[in-house]
Amino acid sequence: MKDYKRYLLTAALPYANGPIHFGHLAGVYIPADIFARYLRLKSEDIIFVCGSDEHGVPITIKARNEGVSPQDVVDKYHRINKESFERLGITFDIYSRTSSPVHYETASEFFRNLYDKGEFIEKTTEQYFDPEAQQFLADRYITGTCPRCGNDSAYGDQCESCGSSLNATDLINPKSMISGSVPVLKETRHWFLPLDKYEPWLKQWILEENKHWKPNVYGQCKSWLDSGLQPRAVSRDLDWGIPVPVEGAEGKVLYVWFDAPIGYISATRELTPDWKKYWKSEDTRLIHFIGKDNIVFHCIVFPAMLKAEGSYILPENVPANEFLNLEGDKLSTSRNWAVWLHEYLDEFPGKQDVLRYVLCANAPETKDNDFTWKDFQARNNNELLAIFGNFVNRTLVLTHKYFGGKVPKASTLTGFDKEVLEQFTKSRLAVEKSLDTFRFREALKEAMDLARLGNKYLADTEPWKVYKTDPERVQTILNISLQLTANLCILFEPFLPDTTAKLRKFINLDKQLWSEAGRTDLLPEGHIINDPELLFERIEDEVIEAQLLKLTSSREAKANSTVGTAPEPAKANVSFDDFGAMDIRVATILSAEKVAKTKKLLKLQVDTGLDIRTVVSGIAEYFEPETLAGQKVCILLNLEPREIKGIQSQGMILLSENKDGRLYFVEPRAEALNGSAVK
Ligand code: B3M
Ligand code: ZN
Repeated sequence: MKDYKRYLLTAALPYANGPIHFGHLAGVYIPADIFARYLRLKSEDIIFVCGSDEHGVPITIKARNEGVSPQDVVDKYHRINKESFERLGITFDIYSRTSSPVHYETASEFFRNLYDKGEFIEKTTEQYFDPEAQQFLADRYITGTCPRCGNDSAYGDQCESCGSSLNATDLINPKSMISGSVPVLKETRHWFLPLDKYEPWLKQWILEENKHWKPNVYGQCKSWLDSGLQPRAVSRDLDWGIPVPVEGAEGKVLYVWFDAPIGYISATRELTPDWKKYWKSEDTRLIHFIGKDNIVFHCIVFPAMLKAEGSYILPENVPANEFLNLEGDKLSTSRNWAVWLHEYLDEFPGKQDVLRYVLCANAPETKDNDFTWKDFQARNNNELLAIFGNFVNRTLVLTHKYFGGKVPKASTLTGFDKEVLEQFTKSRLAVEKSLDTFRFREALKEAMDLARLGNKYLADTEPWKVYKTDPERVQTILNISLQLTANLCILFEPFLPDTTAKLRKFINLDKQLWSEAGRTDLLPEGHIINDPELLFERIEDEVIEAQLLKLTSSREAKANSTVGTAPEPAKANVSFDDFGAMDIRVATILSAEKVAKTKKLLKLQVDTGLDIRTVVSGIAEYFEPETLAGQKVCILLNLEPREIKGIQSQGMILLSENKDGRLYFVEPRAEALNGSAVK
C-alpha cells in the first residue's frame, strides 16, 4: 500500500430517528473506534468523524407516528446518541449533525457546483402521489410487496428482507404509509446523477484498483456494476431536508443520500480549519466504516459524486460489516427486537468494555452473526474474567504477597520463559496484521491468546508452590508475568480502553505507544505497583434471564401497542362523577364533505338520536367523504361547541389509532340504536 501521511475515518451517520442498538455497534462503531484508537496509539495523524443523519423520510415518519415535529425527533435522538457514544468510549473527534449550518452550506455548495457544471440530468417522471394526503410519496412513504422476495412490507427504496434496492414503481400492491390509500402516478421534475456515465470509471476503480476491499464489499459492488447503473434522482418532493439550491425548485429538497455523505465533509470542516488537508490531499487515507446496507451509497454513489465534483479524494477502503442478529432472530427496531445502547449503559454501569469485547469477539465481519445474552455472559465469565482478569489478578496479588509490590528481578531463564518472552513481539505483530486488514475479531483473539498464555505460564510454573523452596525462581516468574501484564495493557487498549486505564493504574504504568508492545522490560526491577482491584465481575444467571425476559416482553408490548414505540402513559384518575358527566352516544353519519382549504377536516352531519347536528372531525386523510354515509360512530355529545374554520362543531367523534397513526372509528355494534348511551 501507498505511504499515507494521515488518516480520515468516517463512521456511518446514524439516522436521528431512534436510539443506537447493538447491531449498529457491532457493524460500525466498535470496529471504527478500535481502529481509531489503534492509529492514535501509533501516533498517526488521524481524525475520526461522525454525526446524526437528520434528514430523510425515516425522520418524518417517526415524527408523524409520535405526533411531534421532525425537529423534535432529531433533537431528541441526536442528544441521546451523542451521549451514549461518549459513555461507551467511542472517540469521535466530532459528532456533528446534518442540520448544522455548516452542513447546509457544504451540501448546497456541492449540489450547486455539480449543477453549474451540468453534471445533472433534469427529468420529469411519474412518481407515486397520495391523493388523500396531497403529497408525493418518496422512498419509505410507500410500502408494498417486494417483486424479488415477496416480503409484503418492502419500502419504496429498499426491501429490508432481501436487501434489494427498489424503485417505488417496482412494488406490487403499493400503499401509502400516510393514508393507507392506493397511490396514483403523477408527474414531477427532478435532478438525476447519471451513474451510467460513471460506470466505466467505477468498473476500473473498484473492480481493478480496489481488489483489496473485503470480499463482501467487493462482491456487492461487482453485482451492482454487472447489472448496469442507471441515473439516480438526487432530489425529492418533501418538506423536510435541504432545499434544492436552484431557481424554480420550491417544495423540493436534496435526497437524504445525497446530503448525508457530504455530512462527513461538513463535520470535518466544523472540526478543523485544516479540513482541506484531509479531504483534498492524495496523502490522506480515507476509510468509511459502514454496515452492509450502505455499501452501494459509499462505494458507488458517493464516489461518483466526488468524482463529478473533482477536487476530493476517494475512499481507500470501505470495510463494511454484515448484520448482527439477536437471539436467533433478525434485529428489528419496528418490532422492538433490539437491545438499546443507552439502556445497556444504565443497566450495566461500568461494563462498557464487556460490551465492546463481546460485540467485537462476535462481530459480523464476514457473514451475519448472532448476539445472545448467554454468549455475552459466557464471554464475560469465561474469557474476560477467567483468562484476562484472573491472570492479571494472580500476578499482582502474588507480587504483593512475596515482594511487597516491587517488581522482582529476572535471572536465569528457562526455555519456557524465553518462549513466553518471545511471544510478546509475535503477539503484537499478529494483532497489528489483523487490525491492518480490518480483521478485528482475529486481532482481539490474538490479544486474548497472550493472556491465555500468561495463565498457562502461571499454572505450569506454579510460583505459589515453588516459593517455599526456590524464591529466586519465583522472582523470575513474576517478573515475566508482570511484563506480560504490561504488554496486555497496550495490546488491549484499542479494544478495552476502560479496563486498560484501570490496569495502568494498578501497575503504575504511563500510557505507552503501540511500538512499545513486545518489550520485555516495560516494568523495571524495583518499580512499585499499586494494590490491584478486580478488573471484571462475574455476571450471574439472574441478570441474563432478566435481559431475556425484558427482550421478549418488550416485543410483545410492541406488538400490542398503539402508535410509535409504546402506548401513551396513563392519565390521572377521574371520579365516577366526572366520567358520568360525559354524554357519549351512539350516532350515525348522514353525510360528509371536505372543509375547504384544509387537508385534514371533514364536516359531518350526524344523527344522534336526539337531533341532527354538525361535527367537524380531523379525519379527511383517512376517509373518502362519499363513503361515510351510514357509518355508525360514538359521539361525545356535550363537548362545548367550538367554531372550526367558521363552522360550529357540536360534539366529537371517538377515534382510535393503528400503529401507523391512522385513525379508525370506535364502532358500536350494528344493532345499537342512535341515541343509546355509551357507558
Ligand atoms: N443514515 C443509513 C443508516 O443509518 C444512513 C447512513 C448515512 S451515512 C452517510 O443505515
Ligand atoms: Zn425483497
